[in-house]
Amino acid sequence: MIEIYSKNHYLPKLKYNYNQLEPFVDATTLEIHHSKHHQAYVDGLNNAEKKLSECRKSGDFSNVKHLKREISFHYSGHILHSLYWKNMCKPDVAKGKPDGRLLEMINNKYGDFNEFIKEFSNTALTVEGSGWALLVYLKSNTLIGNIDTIDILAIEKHQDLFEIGATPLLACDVWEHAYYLKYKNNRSQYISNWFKVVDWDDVEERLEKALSGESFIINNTIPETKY
Ligand code: MN3
Repeated sequence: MIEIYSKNHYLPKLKYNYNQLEPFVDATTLEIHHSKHHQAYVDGLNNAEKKLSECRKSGDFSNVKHLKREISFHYSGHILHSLYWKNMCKPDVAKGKPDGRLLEMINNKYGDFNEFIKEFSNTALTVEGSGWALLVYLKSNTLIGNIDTIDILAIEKHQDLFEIGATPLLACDVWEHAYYLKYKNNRSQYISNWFKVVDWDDVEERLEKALSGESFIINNTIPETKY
């Protein structure tokens, strides 16, 4: 029995209005980024999945290489943007730095929070072309021994250079569409201002869920309302 394809992916709602991350992320950039760019990844994913479903029905897989690439790109773009929106909050409620387990793990690995910010910022600044800086949790994995740590990845596009098994916690979008209208080519200024709207409570919560083994990213990005 071949399942009937339906559109499974929708643009998530934001927890703030487009103008509420001002002045650090401007309203025009945020609106276009969410309603146009993220929507395009959602549409691209639905479209590629629909075509793959047609391949299963017809038995013709001549286009499968292209479709698998499309799905990897758009799926990763959808997940990372959904995380990016959740990782931000209004600047008047942003607490500026994490506490608890997250801060402990940062201190253990990087020395202190400032050193962590330095490595994350330099990673984001030097992502080649379009991509992301991504803080991840790497859990114990009996395949290669015990691992229980955080790491900062430099993702190209939405999916290249990801480490298999990592759970994303904090994502900084450094595609030009994330900052160019306001910051022009000054990616460095965008990154330092972006930290002023990071929702560290959200990042801490993601780490706690990851530590307890929950696939928090996916569960937390399914929107309540379709629109
Ligand atoms: Mn983007």
